[in-house]
Formats: sequence, C-alpha cells, structure tokens
Amino acid sequence: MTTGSPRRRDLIPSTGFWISAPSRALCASLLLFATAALAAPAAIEVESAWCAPPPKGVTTGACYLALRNDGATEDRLLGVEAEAAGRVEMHVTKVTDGIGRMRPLLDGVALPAESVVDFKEKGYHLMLVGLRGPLLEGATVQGVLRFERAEPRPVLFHVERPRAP
Ligand SMILES: [Cu+2]
Repeated sequence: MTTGSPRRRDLIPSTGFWISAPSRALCASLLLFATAALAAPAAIEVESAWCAPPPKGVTTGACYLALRNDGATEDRLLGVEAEAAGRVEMHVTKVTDGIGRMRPLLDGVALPAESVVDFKEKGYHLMLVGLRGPLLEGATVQGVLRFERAEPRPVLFHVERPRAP
C-alpha cells in the first residue's frame, strides 16, 4: 500500500562559502544557473513498479507502478518500453455490471503537479503484449518510461504476486 507515502523533496546542497568582492559577478551568474536548473521539469520518481505473474501460457502481463511528480507542472506518461515484450500499452479497467473491461489510454496518463498517481488505485495498468518469455515470480523486467516533459527514465519492475488489498 502507499498510504502516507513521504512527500520527500530532493535535496539541494547548499553552498556555504565566503564571497570576496571580485567574485561577486561570478556568483551572480552561478545564481542564474541555479535558478535555470530549478525551472527545468522535475524528474518523475518511481515509488513502486511490479508485474503480476501471468497464468502459464498467457503471453500478456499486467504491470503497475506509482509515479510521483514533485514538480510544480503537470507531466504525462506518454509511453513505456520493455525488452520483455513486443509492446507495452497503458490500460484502464472499468467494472460495469460486475464485468471488468479494459480499454487503452491512448493519450497516456496525466501526472498532476505535486502528486502521486498509483496505477493500482486508479484501475490503470501497463499491459505487456507479446511476452518474449514467461514472467516468473522473483524475476525483474527492465523498461523505459517516456514523459511529455521529464527526461526518459529507466524502471525496474519486480514480478511478484499481488498483495492483499
Ligand atoms: Cu490491459
């Protein structure tokens, strides 16, 4: 569960050094650099990433992750790649009349500013389509997450049985 996940901020190391008069101009330009760095799109942090082991012989697999956007700007998960599968789709499952149906999220998944999007809680999942081998419990799946703003980042999914809700 992700109850009470810490809203940890990335640490910005302070530079506590004395400033002599001739270096003030240099310092001012360093300050400009620091401001530009802060204005860049914040990295999206992966809080958990796991795949459920599919039944034997099934060539698709469902994976889940929780993504934390600490930035002040909304971002969007646009795509996922994984070597273990031919392609990775983003799906949402909706239960109507007791039957769960999933449909693709063609526009990706919005990651609002300063919040966590937990796929499991929202009925979202990543669908590994065309698995190249069995997804066995205890194994890991390497992938890459692509965003609208943030840089692409690697992700490691752990194959494990779903935890009790
Ligand atoms: Cu699906």
